[in-house]
Amino acid sequence: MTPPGLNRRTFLTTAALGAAAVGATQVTDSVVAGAAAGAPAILKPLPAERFIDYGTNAETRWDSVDPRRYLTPQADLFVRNHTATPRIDPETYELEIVGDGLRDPAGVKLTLDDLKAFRHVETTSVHECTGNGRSFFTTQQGQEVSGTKWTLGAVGAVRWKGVRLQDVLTAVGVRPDAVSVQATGLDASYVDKGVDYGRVRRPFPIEKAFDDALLVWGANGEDLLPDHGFPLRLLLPGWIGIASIKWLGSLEVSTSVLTSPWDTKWYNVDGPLTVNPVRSALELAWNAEIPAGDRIVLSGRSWSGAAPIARVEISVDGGETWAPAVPHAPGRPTGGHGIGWAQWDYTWRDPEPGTYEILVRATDRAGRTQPDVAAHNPGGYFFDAVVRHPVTVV
Ligand SMILES: Nc1nc2c(c(=O)[nH]1)N[C@H]1C(S)=C(S)[C@@H](COP(=O)(O)O)O[C@H]1N2
Ligand SMILES: [Mo]
Repeated sequence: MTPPGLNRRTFLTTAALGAAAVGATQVTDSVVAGAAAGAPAILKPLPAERFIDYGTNAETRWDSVDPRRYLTPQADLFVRNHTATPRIDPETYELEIVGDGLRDPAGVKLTLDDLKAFRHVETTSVHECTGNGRSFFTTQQGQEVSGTKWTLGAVGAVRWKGVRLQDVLTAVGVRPDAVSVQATGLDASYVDKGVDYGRVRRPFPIEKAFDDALLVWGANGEDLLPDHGFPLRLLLPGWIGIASIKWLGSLEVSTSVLTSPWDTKWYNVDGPLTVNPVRSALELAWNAEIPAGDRIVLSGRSWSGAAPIARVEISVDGGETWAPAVPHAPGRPTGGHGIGWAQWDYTWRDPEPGTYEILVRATDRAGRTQPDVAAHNPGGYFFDAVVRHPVTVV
């Protein structure tokens, strides 16, 4: 049988080449430039009015988000790099699929053209770092945490384009007793405090691979930018950011449960973290000054990794009283298996000049509501509590 999406000759050639070459070839062949000393870790411009720049990471400023625009342009999307954005030549790029969970464990190497021969799919998902909101553990809950002090801007909504991982794995041939897939990036090895942890990689259960996992080359109708994984990244919709490995170099399919420091040492709280929690943000600067008026429209977004948003409530008096926010597009189709975010606004009538704390609390259709206090963990993951956003009406 010709595997769907792969023309028979390409597939056989690839498989044969793969068998001969897997052991001998370095996965770095297509990396034309790694992190040259002194080179910036992030290649796209990070204008100060749109980003908070942390060096290897950068978050989107919520007050720069256009309330009329649903998707986050790649130019405005947060970046989280463990090392630095590599430059990869799409002409020589190959994705290596190997492991004892394949029918032929020698595996295959697939070019971008091989991958683009599968049926194309698109999905919208909210893409978010596990540590989004981390700084509020300290500023709002008085707790110590390690890691980038994100406010709420390590998140965006993206319409991805690619192919289903299940289609590719089915064509390659997976054993029925395969349980685990490990995705590894082509960026440089991650070295922290003198310890070399190897390439950024994270395993996931085979069930996710055969559910909604995608291999994507497109975002919002364009090729991925280098910073976001060009030429190909994995996408595990709804799961924490680290699950979606950028610059995807290899997938190892295994009959035993694989691990990596990225699911044991980090991104783990009593087990590997997977599905993102519920969070909300106002499209406002921190300590925003709002001109007084009889109708002030506050806008923002809420999202969840598990399900669409069911309800959003707002308090403009520090949590004493709550009122429903008005969704922009109730029932908006979210496309494929993806879940986008909910945009909403709230009309604040005639506030007196003074300082206020605005609180937003969302509930998703899985029944999860943002709590008053987020569960503390040393890594500062999953800050999902209601954020107390200060503003001054002038
Ligand atoms: N290869 C590789 N993939 C990676 C990372 C990385 O450093 N290297 N960072 C991960 C983390 S922690 C996050 S939050 C997302 C960020 O994706 P973005 O930079 O495209 O927004 O990519 C994930 N995939
Ligand atoms: Mo992340």
